[in-house]
Amino acid sequence: MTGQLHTQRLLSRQYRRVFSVINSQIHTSSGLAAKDHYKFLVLGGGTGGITMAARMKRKVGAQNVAIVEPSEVHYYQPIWTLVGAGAKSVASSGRSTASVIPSGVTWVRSKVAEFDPRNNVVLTDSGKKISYDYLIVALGLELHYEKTGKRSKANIIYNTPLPKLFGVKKYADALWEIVKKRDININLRHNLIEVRADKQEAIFENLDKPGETKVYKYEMIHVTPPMGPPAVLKGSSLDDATGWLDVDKNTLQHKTYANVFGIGDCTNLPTSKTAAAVAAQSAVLDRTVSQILRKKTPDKMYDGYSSCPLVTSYNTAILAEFDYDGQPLETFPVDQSKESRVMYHMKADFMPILYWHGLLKGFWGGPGPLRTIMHLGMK
Ligand code: UQ1
Repeated sequence: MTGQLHTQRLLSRQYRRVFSVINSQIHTSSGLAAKDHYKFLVLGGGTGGITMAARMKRKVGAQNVAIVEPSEVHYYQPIWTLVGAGAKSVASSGRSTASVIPSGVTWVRSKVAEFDPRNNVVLTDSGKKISYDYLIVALGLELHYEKTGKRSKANIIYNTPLPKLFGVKKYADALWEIVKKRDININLRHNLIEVRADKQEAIFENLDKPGETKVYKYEMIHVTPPMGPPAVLKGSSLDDATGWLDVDKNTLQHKTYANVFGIGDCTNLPTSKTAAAVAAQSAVLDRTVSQILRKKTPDKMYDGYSSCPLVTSYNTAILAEFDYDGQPLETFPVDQSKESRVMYHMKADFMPILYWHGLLKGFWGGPGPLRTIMHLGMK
């Protein structure tokens, strides 16, 4: 159940934007010309609300039915158990609300603010009064994570084989402050070697004392698996001794084959592998390839730029940006190691747009030029 609720929260945040785009493309204008009185007023566009609106439409005609629902997305929640298990995609669980509102039924895109049943009126948060002959309340339920009193009893443990909480000291220091405040237990140099799922036990080896193991009982465990190069690269004529594509760390040209280039996770570029790193690499590689085509020497150098928005709550994030030397390389003229709401929105709302419409279209080559402007040419 908890996993399901958690998924719900993630989904509604993550997919609201995508579906609102779909929605704006297909929604008819029925909601725009909303009257003030309906024979049937349905509150809520979830399963109950939509179902009843469809039935009432059959009874009294679509023009006599309205649904009050603020959400742009309607989720088929029963599938979320499978989404959580990885058997279904999250996208498959949502449809735009517009597409599930029975055709001709008015969609009032607002939240219910107040009931006035004596006068047969409902008030919306936009200040609209809607009167009715019959009211069908199908408002669902709310999730109250903050009321359960469970957090103080939960022991949250973060075990990592790394010797640090984060590779770049500036951001590691900021994260240490946060984990102290949140009462999260960190164990460095702890390497997961076994999970006994039947007993809900995870076995970690202390990397500073090889052979010494400790059993951690868990109720929920999240495991990040080890990662490696694609099998096709490993042992091929293009890899290095560790199996990754062997490229020059500045020009991204293959070290042996001058007509081979690399970008992204498969390379042996010694930086953190992120989409932001790919963005910066793409601009460099673009230039490298142009130079090679002109029979010139590559002249644009990749500095190892990578970036990692560290989400610290549902409305804050720390935007870590750094280079090959682990030195902060921040785009904005503020201290990015501070938790920030703006950075959260950048991660949650702006980055997907930049990704789909900028990076994937070949227009976004990382924030280098923006950084220069922001720092008045000083960085
Ligand atoms: C970025 O360029 C990028 O790729 C599009 C990301 O991945 C989705 C990021 O998370 C970040 C932070 C960047 C860097 C962009 C700016 C504006 C700092």
